[in-house]
Order: sequence, then structure tokens, then C-alpha cells
Amino acid sequence: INSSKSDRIFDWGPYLMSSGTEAAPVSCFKHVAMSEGWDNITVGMKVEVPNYDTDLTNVFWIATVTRIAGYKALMRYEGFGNDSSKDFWINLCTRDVHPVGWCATIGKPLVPPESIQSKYADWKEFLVKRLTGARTLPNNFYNLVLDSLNDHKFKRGMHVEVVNKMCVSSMRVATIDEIVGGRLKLQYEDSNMDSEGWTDSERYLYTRKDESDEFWCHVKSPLIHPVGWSQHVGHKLTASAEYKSKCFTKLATQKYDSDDGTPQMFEKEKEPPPGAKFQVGMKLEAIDPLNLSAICVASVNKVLKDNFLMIGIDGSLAQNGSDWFCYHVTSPCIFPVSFCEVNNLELTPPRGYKTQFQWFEYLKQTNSVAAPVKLFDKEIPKHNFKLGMKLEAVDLMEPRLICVGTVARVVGRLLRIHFDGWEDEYDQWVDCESPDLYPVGWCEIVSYPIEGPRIKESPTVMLPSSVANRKRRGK
Ligand code: MLZ
Repeated sequence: INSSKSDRIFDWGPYLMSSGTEAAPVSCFKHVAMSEGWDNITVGMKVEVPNYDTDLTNVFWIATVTRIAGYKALMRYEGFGNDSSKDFWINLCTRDVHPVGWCATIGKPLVPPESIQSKYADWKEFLVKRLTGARTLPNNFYNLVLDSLNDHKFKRGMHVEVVNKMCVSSMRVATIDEIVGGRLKLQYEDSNMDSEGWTDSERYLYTRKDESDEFWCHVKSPLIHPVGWSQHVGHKLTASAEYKSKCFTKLATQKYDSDDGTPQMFEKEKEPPPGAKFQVGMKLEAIDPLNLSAICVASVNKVLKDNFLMIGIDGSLAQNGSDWFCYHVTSPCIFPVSFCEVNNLELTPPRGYKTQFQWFEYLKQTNSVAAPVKLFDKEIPKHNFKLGMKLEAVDLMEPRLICVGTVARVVGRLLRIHFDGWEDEYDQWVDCESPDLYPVGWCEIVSYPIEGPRIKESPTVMLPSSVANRKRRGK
């Protein structure tokens, strides 16, 4: 089924050119490196870059930014005038790109490209003329990039509490195994196993780590919390008795171990509107955490401390609330009744609902009330995402994967992300401030593999059953 996966390394430049599309600007993504101030990087700016149009190695020349797409820029070497034949794409946040003046400072000669070498007799004079008044990058640009990639307090080996991807109604303890550009690779801890007294082969068998024990999320993800959080707010936690009892002490004394993820490392949740509160049984609309392409009829099933809610999708087949999901009351992923209707979106009715779904009827039938509109956070931040913009997006159903995506819909602050080459069933609704969205070129900066668009090699590649399986799958 996956034979459609292309092994070729994906290259944004040609893809944007051939599809005639735009990339979402870096400034759209508040959580990423260099987001602030990126708008100062503009077409016309000049930088020193490797000269690829020469037999010499490791020499540089000056080039002008002619187009910007995320972190990437289409460059033209100085001296080419209107000739685009040697234009090339470069990632502005890589160590190969330097402000004008860098070569001179370190005593490196600037070498003109071979194809135009004979065009001017005096290259020095040409450059002086061309560079007067030109804008360039700040001096320490690449160091700024590195610093802003590590702008968080998380360290490898630290423990955090994270949603159990196999049963989203419970939390588990995990250790940070790797950090890539603010994304954490988490290894779930064994919750119930006390491996003392085991033979080596038993320990190998039962504590062996594989892909199913790992989870990826950004440091700003709403899915991770400090040590002790679950017990503090009253969320179900699958962890050893020892961990739980230690947490009680930590919460009471506010004294944490050095490898604990502590509340100070996490972003504070927003303050909810003052006054009335969500109550158990209230109905609302919510993004289905197990099928992010659907906005569903949902209920408040439990109210936790600190304004967290356990939300259930109405009509779900999951037994004993195993798919209840924790959303903060200010979450941009929960909506008042009729949100879909008002915004002309498809609302997924409860499974097995026979007649045409009408909220009014449904509330009557279930003898329930709609959560009042005033309980929801209504802020719509100014964002510049536009229909058709390209970006790099985490496939939240398999968060190890960062894929080529397109903004397929914009509804206030809500974005529908389509994964290029994949059926619409794979689309995901996410908030415009989601830390799982990245600008074009982000994976390249942090050396993380990007999933290029799926290329269909034959019409039989995508079996209908695999699309069906994908729906509401819990991983
Ligand atoms: N093989 C898996 C991965 C799909 C990844 C899609 N990413 C947009 C599947 O088919 O479900």
C-alpha cells in the first residue's frame, strides 16, 4: 500500500515553481525560529553565498533575493542582470549564507561565476556600485537562528506527562529522548512494570523500546504537562504507584527532581472569560481528536481542575470513555453549538444518527443544553494564512511525520490542512497558532526528513480499506 511513497528527496523550490504556489511567510508561525523580525527579510536583499558556477570549491559570490518562500529564497548571482538561467534556491537559515562583508572580514576572495566572468573588466568597481545602499542580513544571523531554535527549557532525559496515544483519555509518563528544533521525541515509561528480579531476556522482551513507545510533539504542545499535572487537575494517569505517590509529595512541597518537567517550563493556559463555567452534560462541537478532519457533536463529560474538560464525541463506540479527550476551556478546538452551521462547515452527527441532524431536535431528544456561547474563547488572532499557501505540517495521527501541506480552508482562526497527494480524509483541522505547523524549509534547517507529497504511481495504490482504517484510528 505504501509503495506509492517516493524515495526521492523532496525539494521545495521546483515544487513551488511548477505548482505556481506561495508559501506561508515565516512570520505566520509564532513558535518558530526567526519568526519575529522575519518580515525585515525582503526581496532585493543581498547576501554572500557559495558560488556553484565555478570549478573552484568553497568560494563565495554575492547574490540577491528575488523571491521568498518560508525560510527559502530564490537567488540570483550579482552580474546576471535579467538572466535567470543560473538562479537557485537556498535556505536563508543555513550556515552557508552570510551577510555582505563576511568574505572581506575573514579575508576570503569573492569569485565571480564562470558564465559571466568576462562580462566586466573591473568586478570590484561593479560590486561597489551594486552594493552601495543594498540591504543585507544582520551580522550574527546564523547564530541568531541557532539560539532561537533552542529557545526553551527542556533537556534530554527530563520527564513529562503526555497523552497516551493508545488511549487518549489517559496520560502517561515519558522521558525526553531527543529534541529537534523544539520538537520532543518522547519515550513512554513503563507504567506498571517493576522489572526487579527479571531475567535478562525477560527484561529485554518487556522493556524493549520500539516505535510504538515513542511520541513526538512540540514543546508548546497542549498534549504535554509537567510532572504531577494529571493528579493535580484530576486527569486519569497510567503510571506506577511509586510515581503517583512521589507526585503527591512534589505537588504539596513544590519541590521537584532535577529531571522533572516543572510548571515553569510550560506555557500558561489562557484565562477563560469570567463568570459562568462549563458543566457536565453540556453539548458543543469539537474537533475529533482521533479523526482531525471531522468536527463532531460532543459533550462535556467531566470538568477537571484549572479549567480543563474531558470531552467525548457523541455516539462514539469506544468503551468506558477511552476516547474522552482533555481540552482546556480556552482551546481553539472546541466550538459552541451551531459553529459549523454558521461557518458553512460539515458537522459530523453522532454515529448511527438516523435522521437529518438538527441541534434543536437533538438537544430535546437528549434532554441536554448547549454550552453557552459566552463560555468559549472568541479571540481570533490576526494571522496571515491564506488559502492555497504551502507549509510543513505534522501529521498528528503519526506525529513523527512532517509533511508537505496546503492551507485548504481558513475559518476565522481555524485552518484546514491538506496533505499534498493524500485523500481529503487525511486533512486535519488545526488552529492558526498550532505549534505543529512550520514554514517551508523548516525541516531542512533542523535536518529532519520531510515527507514529500505522495506520488500516485498507479490508480490501484490506495486501497479503499486503508482509507477506511485511517478514520478514527487511535494512533
Ligand atoms: N501509512 C500510513 C501513513 C500515512 C501518512 C500520511 N501523512 C499525510 C497510512 O496510510 O495511514
